[in-house]
Amino acid sequence: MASAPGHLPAITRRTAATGGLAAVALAACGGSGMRVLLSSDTHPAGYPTVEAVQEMGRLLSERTNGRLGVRVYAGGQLGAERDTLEITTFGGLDMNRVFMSPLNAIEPDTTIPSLPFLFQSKDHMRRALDGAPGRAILDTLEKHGLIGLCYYDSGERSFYNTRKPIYTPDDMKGMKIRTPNSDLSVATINATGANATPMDLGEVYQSLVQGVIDGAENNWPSFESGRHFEAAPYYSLTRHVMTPEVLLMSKARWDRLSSADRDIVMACARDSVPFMRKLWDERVEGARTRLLAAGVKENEVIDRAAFVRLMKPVYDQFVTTPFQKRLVADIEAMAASS
Ligand code: GTR
Repeated sequence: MASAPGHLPAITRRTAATGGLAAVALAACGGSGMRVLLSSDTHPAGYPTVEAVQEMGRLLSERTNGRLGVRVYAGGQLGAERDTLEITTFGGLDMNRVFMSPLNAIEPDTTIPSLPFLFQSKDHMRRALDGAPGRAILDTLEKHGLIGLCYYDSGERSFYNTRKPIYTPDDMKGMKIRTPNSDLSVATINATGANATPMDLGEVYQSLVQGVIDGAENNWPSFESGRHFEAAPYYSLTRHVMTPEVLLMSKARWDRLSSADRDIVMACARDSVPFMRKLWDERVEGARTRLLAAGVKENEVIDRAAFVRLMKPVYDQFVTTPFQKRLVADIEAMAASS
């Protein structure tokens, strides 16, 4: 895999095995004797996910009297999410903050929080992920060599494109829309009538500029930080999905921690969540305000229910096992107090 100019070379299983990780690993043994856990993030420094993992590391070093800490490699320096995930599963990286979608290929049960129109509100999403359904989904990752530490917010995703406002599913017809690399995301976008084009986030800006795709879908902060709005100024509020972010630890690393340290790591991750959510809410508001001022054209869709109706086959395809059906039912039942 090619690395972007000015970035560290992406780590592959091969380079990791042949010592390509040596420089990074060296950096992991801080001179002070602190054991530094290395973590990857596709987002740039200052993005709420990056800040949250740094906060988690601050708490960790405070609560272990400096024995353990975290260093975040931000901005996709270590590679795209699906590549760094593979490295994390075999222990080449200690921690990783990824979007939930790239996990779908590893564990089908992780598709559940990405089902379209599942969460009725931000509070509903937070309640379900903080509660038993969220924990049950994270626990499915252990058999794949990953420990799910916590979820972070990624907000509502809506469509943006280079051509026109989207009001109804008819407007989606013929549009080439980038999706994250996940069969569920592809099926969701295709069900709207558009043509899904899966690709890594880092390729979206160029693809919009060159007309390889007509649009994509994401939250306001990613729409801003990837500068996608420069090429695709029409942002249409479908709010079709609230896929979360997740913070993972390699099980290989986790197994080498004492049980007391595991409890501390888990508690620090949990305690970084309210910190992240506060930054996130501010960032969503800030990004939206800045982008509207920069000329982005936002619109409400006319018939959101029409989009919802089109998703029935997506549920039929992806919610198949008794476990998945129970998760969906439990999550839907938690919408009541939204
Ligand atoms: C963002 C998310 C990223 C990334 C991305 C995507 O909102 O924070 O981790 O995976 O979406 O669309 O690929």
